[in-house]
Amino acid sequence: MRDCSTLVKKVIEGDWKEIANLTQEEIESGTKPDEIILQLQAGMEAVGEKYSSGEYFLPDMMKSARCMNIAFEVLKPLVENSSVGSLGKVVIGTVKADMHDIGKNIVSGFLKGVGFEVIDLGSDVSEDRFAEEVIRHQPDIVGLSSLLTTTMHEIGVVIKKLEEKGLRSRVKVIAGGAPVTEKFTRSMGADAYAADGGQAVKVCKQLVQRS
Ligand code: B12
Repeated sequence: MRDCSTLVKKVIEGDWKEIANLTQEEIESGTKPDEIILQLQAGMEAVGEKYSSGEYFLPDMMKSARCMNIAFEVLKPLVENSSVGSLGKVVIGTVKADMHDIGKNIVSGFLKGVGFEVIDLGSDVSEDRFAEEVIRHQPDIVGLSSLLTTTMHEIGVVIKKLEEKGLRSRVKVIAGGAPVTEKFTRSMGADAYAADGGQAVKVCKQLVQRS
């Protein structure tokens, strides 16, 4: 894997001015978009660690988030370039009380890129809204993102709501996000877990083949 360290360093520092150009340079030098994203994701983990240790404060995390968004805007056309909706439909969102949406946006982009139709509900999405949108769109898959240990349990809350409304057997549920693990996902009653956009594509393809 080619090293995108200059770009990653700027993202960690929250220095947004050169991000678009540096991302473009990485693409032009032949680094694959998914490799760039994985390295940026590791950079954002470093930002999180700096926040945990007290070196960074909320505005620092916000600056890095802005950088990440700028980089993804440049990468998005390369990721989302495929036939719409041929593989199936995915309703995706970040769970209630959780505003983190960068990872969810990336997963949406990857899924669109291979041909899923993606209905992105945004962040801070309640279990009732997920159920309503499943009724409205009749998706094959529901994708749930959670980035906070305080919101992870919402994955189970959404699944319970789908059960209550008689919708659970109609959809497969996949979940992810930094604190979420395969084991936790299963314990919440989800069908699958994926650690990043690339894995999400593989797993979602398997889920639609099985259904
Ligand atoms: C950027 C960031 C923010 C930004 C978010 C901006 C935005 N629009 O998303 C801002 C500054 C707003 C923010 C706010 C807060 N944050 Co914050 N944040 C982060 C940070 C640094 C990076 C997250 C990120 O974007 N990563 C990059 C993306 C690409 O990676 P990702 O999200 O993990 O997504 C990938 C995978 O997880 C997976 N995936 C993600 N979703 C899904 C969904 C599905 C279906 C699938 C299959 C896969 C999948 O695929 C993605 C792509 O590869 C993390 C640190 C970390 N380790 O994640 C802290 C972190 C999550 N935040 C944290 C905290 C504490 C907060 C605040 C509570 C701070 C505060 N005091 O207000 C608030 C909470 C606000 C709220 N209610 O949601 C803590 C959480 C700790 C905990 N125990 O839960 C972390 C871990 C930092 C830390 N180490 O302390 N944050």
